[in-house]
Amino acid sequence: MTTNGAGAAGRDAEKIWSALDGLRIEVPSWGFANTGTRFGKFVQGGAATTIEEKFSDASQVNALTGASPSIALHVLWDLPGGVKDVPAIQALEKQYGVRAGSINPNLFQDLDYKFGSIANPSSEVRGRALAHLLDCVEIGRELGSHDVSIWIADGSNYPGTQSVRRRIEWMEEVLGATHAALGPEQRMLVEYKPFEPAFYHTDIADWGMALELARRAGPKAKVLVDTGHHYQGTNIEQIVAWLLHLGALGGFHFNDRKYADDDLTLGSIDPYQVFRIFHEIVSAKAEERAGIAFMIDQSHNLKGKMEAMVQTLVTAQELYAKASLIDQERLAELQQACKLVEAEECFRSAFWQDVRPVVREWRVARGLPGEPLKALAESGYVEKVTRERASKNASGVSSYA
Ligand code: AFD
Ligand code: MN
Ligand code: MN
Repeated sequence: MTTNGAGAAGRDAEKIWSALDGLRIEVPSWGFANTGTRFGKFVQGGAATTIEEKFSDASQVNALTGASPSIALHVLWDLPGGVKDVPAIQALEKQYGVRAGSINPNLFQDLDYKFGSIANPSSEVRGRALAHLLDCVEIGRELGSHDVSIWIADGSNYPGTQSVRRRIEWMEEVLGATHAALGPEQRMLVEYKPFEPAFYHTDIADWGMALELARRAGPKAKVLVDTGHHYQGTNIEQIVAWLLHLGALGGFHFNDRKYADDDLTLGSIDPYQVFRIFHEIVSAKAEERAGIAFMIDQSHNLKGKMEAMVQTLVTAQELYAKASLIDQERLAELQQACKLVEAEECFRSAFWQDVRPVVREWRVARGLPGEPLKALAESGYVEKVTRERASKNASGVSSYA
């Protein structure tokens, strides 16, 4: 079927083609590297072990999907030398045709951060966290990347051991100073997460806290919604609608979860939730949608790194294509008239549509493989990098040292 097919089918194809032409999702450098559970790493022979290998993998994913031209960087892991490593990153951008994307500070691995980073009672430790954030702002400015995407693992394990309110003040101070250092094109994204194992309180636990901290930091601070960072049953698309309404939605970290922050591949557990989130995006005004960063934040323990990343992008494209089919005008009329079942059927009939044939047509028309996962398997890329990297990835399980 081509886009000039008559009638509804043709119109649907046009909606899908234009939706996919505009869909860009950033891949995480850490999604290509060996990660694991709290108890150990299940090392994969083909996993990336250097920033160059991560760029190579990201480039391959983009060549297969046409949807991921940028890679999120984790500063300590990808730029261990800080801003001095920027020229090396720029060389990799040119070599692999993938842009450096969001800059992710690391405020959770340093031993100093045992009692918190930006919310630590020690002004010295908070100063060290701020210095790292300012380094990240400088790296972002040098690389021409827009977003410094901040996630902190701060909190306490037992009631009475910390002052929640003093920690709020300390976070406001550090985030305000970070915001003041942002360049004209830069933003800071404040990510929330309800808990870490053993936590009694998490300093940025929900969208309200992140929103208020972003608001007090300044106009270039927005909220980052990580889809895995919500309690069971949370209506995430309602949070997205509120943040869009407030002009405070900076972007997403996409993944899926069954129980908690599982970092599973997008849509593997609840594709209908992703569709409902995408509905809030596609039904927003163009100016509200502009600048919302779509990013993947997944670490694949059992699936192959490359297959999981390609599968995630393919799933995102298909669910976004489905959401683009919703007849927004008709839906608004039915909602206004409270014609409940008709409204629901108008909404979810788009979800039931099998968009894969049209998405495949779009891929071929854009010079992409019609079946990206199949093309990955046939390319021999995973086998090739596994051979090249095997020596660096001792197979089996290595415990976190
Ligand atoms: C972990 C955190 C959070 C953060 C990501 C990258 O839960 O989602 O965005 O690491 O730092 O997944
Ligand atoms: Mn995240
Ligand atoms: Mn997470």
